[in-house]
Amino acid sequence: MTDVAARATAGFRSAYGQQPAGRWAAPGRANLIGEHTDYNDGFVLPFALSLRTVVAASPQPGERWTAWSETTDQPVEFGAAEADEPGRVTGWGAYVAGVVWALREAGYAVPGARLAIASDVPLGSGLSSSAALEAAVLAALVDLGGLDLPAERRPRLAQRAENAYVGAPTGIMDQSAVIRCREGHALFLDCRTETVEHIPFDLDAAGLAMLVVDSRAPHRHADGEYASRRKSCEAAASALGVPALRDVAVADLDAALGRLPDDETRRRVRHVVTEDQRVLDTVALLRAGRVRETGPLLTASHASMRDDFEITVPEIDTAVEAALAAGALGARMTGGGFGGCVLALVEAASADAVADAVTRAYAERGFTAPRHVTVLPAPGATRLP
Ligand code: GAF
Repeated sequence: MTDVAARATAGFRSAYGQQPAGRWAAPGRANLIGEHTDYNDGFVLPFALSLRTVVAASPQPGERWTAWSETTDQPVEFGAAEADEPGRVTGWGAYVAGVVWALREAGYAVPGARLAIASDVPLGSGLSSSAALEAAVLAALVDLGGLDLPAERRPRLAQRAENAYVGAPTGIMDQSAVIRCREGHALFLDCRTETVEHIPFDLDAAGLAMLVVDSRAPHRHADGEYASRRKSCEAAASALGVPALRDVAVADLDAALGRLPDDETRRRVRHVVTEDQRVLDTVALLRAGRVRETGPLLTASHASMRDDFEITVPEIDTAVEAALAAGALGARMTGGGFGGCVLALVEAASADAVADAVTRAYAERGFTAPRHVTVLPAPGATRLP
């Protein structure tokens, strides 16, 4: 397939009969560790992928926005009235309108624009295709309008687009990752303060590879289950009298669990509190250059998501088990759950063997064949030359 930037440019020319004024790219992301901790004010450690969404764009007069996407080939058009009322634009166009809405709500004079979107980030695979779209559109509108919006303030704005306009109650991780990540690094983000540290994550130097297995499991009730996990975490924090579960120290976990009313809530809390600690432990190992030793933390994170947070599905668990049995140093689901992708940390020389083992395990269980790719930490959103 042609390069994604070339496809966005070609799409722009055929949709609007002119050259775009510029092109902006934002990547998908994988989360190394720290799942469902972001909306609990905790810690996450994502990295950006080289799979990207590219928006080719030009200004257009008035408060009109037109967006074409290679996925549907159906332009979406809206004006200020639709942008100012969350929910008026639906489908993929809601992510574009949501960004316009969030910028206008924050007081920015958003320029009218024509946009053409192409993407290599698979949709619905848990690699943040929605945050990539939001971040690329945001970068385009900020530059076209000469708006003063520094990178560190962009994730919150893109998250507002998703929460309030699209209506998905997600945390701050994905937008932060796709905007703030650096090549060769994972992004250690404190989701309460939004402070970041770029942690060197040099797989090549360690002789390692990161295999991403797309389980291709259909997302089952993902939206409702995500919202219900978030609600039970918030209810637990309020039962414990803390602002968020981030405020429960791992040393106080047993005492906290003893004050909770039911087993399900206790397991949800145990996941979040131990997961925050696993992020801190992973960061400590990476800072010390001990990349290989992070494997068991990844696997422990998976067990916690499977048994305590209950957000995995059989295809995902099968991929993790088969990868570990074939020699992966660690493996876990990445992203919100109920399908999506698995990360397997492997010796570079055994990446193919691990991928083959997962494919065989899927065939034995009659699952749709998985897809896989090895990835390296890539840069966040940027304007293309
Ligand atoms: C999804 C959400 F968008 C993130 O905010 C985060 O909660 C993640 O699921 C789970 O860690 O990607």
